[in-house]
Amino acid sequence: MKKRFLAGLFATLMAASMVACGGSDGGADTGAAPADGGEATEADGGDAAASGEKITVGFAQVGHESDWRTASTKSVQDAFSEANGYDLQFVDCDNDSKAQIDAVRQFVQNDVDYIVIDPIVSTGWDTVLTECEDAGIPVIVIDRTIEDSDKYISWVGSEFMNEGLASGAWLKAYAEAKGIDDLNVLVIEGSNGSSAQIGRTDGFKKYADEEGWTILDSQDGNFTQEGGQQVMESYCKSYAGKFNVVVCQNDNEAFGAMDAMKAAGVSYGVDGDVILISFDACKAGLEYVQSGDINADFMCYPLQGSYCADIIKAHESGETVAKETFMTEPWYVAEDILPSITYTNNAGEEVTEDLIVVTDAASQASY
Ligand code: GYE
Repeated sequence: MKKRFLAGLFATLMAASMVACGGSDGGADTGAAPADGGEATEADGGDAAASGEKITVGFAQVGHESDWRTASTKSVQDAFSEANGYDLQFVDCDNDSKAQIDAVRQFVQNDVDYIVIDPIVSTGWDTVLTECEDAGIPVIVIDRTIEDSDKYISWVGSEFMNEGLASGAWLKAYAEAKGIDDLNVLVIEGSNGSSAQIGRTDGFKKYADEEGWTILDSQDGNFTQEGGQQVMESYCKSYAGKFNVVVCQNDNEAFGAMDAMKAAGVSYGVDGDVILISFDACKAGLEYVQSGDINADFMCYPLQGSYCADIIKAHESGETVAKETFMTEPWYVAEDILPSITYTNNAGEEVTEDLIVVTDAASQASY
């Protein structure tokens, strides 16, 4: 707890006086108390604020596997630019969990003010997060979730189980509308052990189990185009003529799967023999929905950098920081058959989601 040195009351008074003096936008340089216990920290605006120092942020990014990831990296880099008053230490962990833990430890060594983590896998975090806590460095988690520790101030991301449920709810309604009653599904999963893979797999499986669909196979495509292509090539050999649904857990896998199906002479999409489902709804993904190659694409929203900066600003100025912030994630389809779908989400709420038929405007507006 080396950074903690101001009592809460003093910190609050400091914050008040700095606001009264017109002390800048949003608290990045106020002397306020953090939300988590009434004490201010050097990092939270004490010395740094007084001397106009930049706030240092270490970001341990998953890697560079997909369009989603590229957009995520840019979003965080834009939010934590020098012009915005930050000094960002960025580490691309190349999908290596050990490298990611090492990166976090290095940030602790570097004595950064905040650590942002997009956890490659959802477990194995408590020890290193305890080290961050002991060093007095607040941690913010973005995108994927951490299941075995709560030693972070806030998480911003997606409800992956709902994304999986969305794909199942849509497939059920679509198959009914088209009169298809025998569904034989191949799944290309995202990186094994990531919360995105777990939620999307479990959510879809819930519908498959309830509806009696056959999941012929479900293998890891590592969220990459290459991975999607390789898995699909092997599926085309092993399950030739036996499948009519392919679920890719992100758009890049779907791009690879389309190449593999094309090469194997398998037709897909609106006019094809195989219903193709994807996640992310990045710009290129939505263009394929628009052209009818992908039947449905469930948005996963990656632009979380500004949310992260807002969390830091709020924490700096002593406001209560929400423990969880969920992204809004529309559902996109190729055909104008069903206007909306009502389903029960992971929180047990009955929700009606519009199905958005992709237009130029929709695809160009995406990331
Ligand atoms: O869907 C995929 C990326 O964690 C939600 O990771 C993210 C996933 C995203 O590689 O494209």
